[in-house]
Amino acid sequence: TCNTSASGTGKSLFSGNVGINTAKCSDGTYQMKDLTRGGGYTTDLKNRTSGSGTTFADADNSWGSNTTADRATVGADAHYGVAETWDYYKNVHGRNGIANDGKGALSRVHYGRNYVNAFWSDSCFCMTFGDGGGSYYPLVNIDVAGHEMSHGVTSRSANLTYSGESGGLNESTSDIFGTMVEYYSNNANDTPDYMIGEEIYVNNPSGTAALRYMFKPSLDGASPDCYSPNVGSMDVHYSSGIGNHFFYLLAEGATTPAGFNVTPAQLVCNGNTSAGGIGRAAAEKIWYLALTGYMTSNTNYAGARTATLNAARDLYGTGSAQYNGVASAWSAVGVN
Ligand code: ASN
Ligand code: ZN
Ligand code: CA
Repeated sequence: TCNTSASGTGKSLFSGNVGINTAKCSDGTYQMKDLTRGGGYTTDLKNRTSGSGTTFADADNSWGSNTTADRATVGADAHYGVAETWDYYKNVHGRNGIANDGKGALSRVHYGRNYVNAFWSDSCFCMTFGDGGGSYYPLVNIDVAGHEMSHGVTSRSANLTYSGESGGLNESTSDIFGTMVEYYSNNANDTPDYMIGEEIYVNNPSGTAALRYMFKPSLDGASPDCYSPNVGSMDVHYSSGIGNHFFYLLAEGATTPAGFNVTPAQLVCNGNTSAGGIGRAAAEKIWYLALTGYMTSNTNYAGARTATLNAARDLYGTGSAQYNGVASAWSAVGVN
């Protein structure tokens, strides 16, 4: 049995050497199981694509070697990212785990071969992370871990249907909270930003390569910056651009991130460069309350505007700067 909480060291790929919570077993060895966060545990799928995998085990409670040569390295990244995400939900939103029931989830790493993706599954209540390959590192960095775990939170709250506009909102929710976890974790190895997955690029000298760009979604070559009715027929990872763009403007206003040559006017759809700008702390609370209190499985972008206005009203009052910021940020992405 492994039921004594222990503090180990994760020699991660992306986050340096980090503290991770593990379990000490009666034979003196350790397992990568977090007894301080509902027993969430991390396993090695050993390149298989099914099953629960083998829980990482170790003799000295020091995990990985900061390189992928050691299979436990990316296990440490995932275990750490999930712990940071757990703490983010607990400390910022008062949510106790994915289902708000205190129960940790399974995280599986080393899924398949050359798999350049990661995903949440409702059926196993688990996260799965691929190893990347070629130009991509393993997909276990902090915003990806936060993204996938947040799919679990969405599933256990608004349960936004994963297609059409509600699917875009589902994806947005994961990008929003993945990014807020990146800010929350405040790791010295990862300057936070509003890009998704920037760390998985082997070649990223300018730091501007990413899977998605919340401040200007079209930089990915496929996502829309501004709402139109056809966003509902796009892949949910593109229609998410509207919600991501709204959230960026809400939190930061029309400010250009370092390293990009985009004018404030190019960051909005309606010329209003003073839209939003209420700060991350208020923006994340508004989105969370909208998700858990107002959105339902078929909420669309018009419904998301109403849900976030309701949340801003509850939290800050009608006519508050935060309430007005929600209204102006939605209008600035074309959701009126
Ligand atoms: N990484 C993707 C996501 O979490 C996997 C998918 O397409 N569902 O959105
Ligand atoms: Zn997703
Ligand atoms: Ca990021």
